[in-house]
Amino acid sequence: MLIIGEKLNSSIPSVRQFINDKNTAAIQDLALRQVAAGADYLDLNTAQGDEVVNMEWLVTTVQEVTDQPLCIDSTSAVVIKKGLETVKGDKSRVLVNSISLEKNRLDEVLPLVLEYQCPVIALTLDDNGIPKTAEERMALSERLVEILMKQNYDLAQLYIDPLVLPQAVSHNNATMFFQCLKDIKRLLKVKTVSGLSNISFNTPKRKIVNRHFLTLCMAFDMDAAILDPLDRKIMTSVITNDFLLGKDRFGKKFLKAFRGELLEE
Ligand code: THG
Repeated sequence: MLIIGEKLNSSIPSVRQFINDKNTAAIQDLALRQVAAGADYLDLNTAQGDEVVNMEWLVTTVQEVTDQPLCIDSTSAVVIKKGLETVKGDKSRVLVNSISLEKNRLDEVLPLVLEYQCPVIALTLDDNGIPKTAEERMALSERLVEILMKQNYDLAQLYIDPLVLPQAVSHNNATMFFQCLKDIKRLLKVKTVSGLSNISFNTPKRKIVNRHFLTLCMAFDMDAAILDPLDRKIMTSVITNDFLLGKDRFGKKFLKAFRGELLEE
């Protein structure tokens, strides 16, 4: 499974402080540690604070120490544009997080994705909000695929995020999400992605809930997750699940993690 490292996010109080203080060493340390822990992409989110200025600083600061691909995480087209312009090297490697069926994002963010032909995360969300049923989310997913297909976008680069809602709010939220993962694969044949933390909102022992949710998502063939790669227990789950799901031939990665003493019981 593709791992998108979530630590460089201004919603985490300590990270917000690092960004506000322009603490280069602390940010670069977080970037390098996530890469070392197995992050395929580094998610960058500066929503708390001066978002455009901070995104430019964050991209520059991270790219001083690593060439790992970045995931620009913002609802604002201006911020995503700034992120893309600031990235040095191949901009078509940037994962844009995200577009949706909201009019302003279709009008303003989608053109950037098409201009640079980047991989993109698309949320099942429109100007009426997040639909309540799996069927309605599938309808939005279909519309997203149609729009991208019309623009000759390479659908192999599309990751649909069906947007998980807290299990504490409705006991059907997780199963409805799994239904979306299954149907998106079966009917649309495009990739899927999720953040983990929403599922455990308002439950105790959130990390346990997140970790088991991740395992279930992987059983439904989810392709990518936005998570904390510095959490050794969750990385143990990812590595072990990939092994069990036949995505780690000869258990090469599992054994490498074992030898590196990265697997935590
Ligand atoms: N989908 C998409 N993008 C997203 C999300 C999503 N971007 C933002 C968010 N959800 C994913 N990113 C984070 C970043 C940090 C935390 C949660 C989600 C967070 N981290 C704590 C920390 O690192 O200190 C705790 C980590 C832990 O519990 O292990 O809270 O859903 N497309």
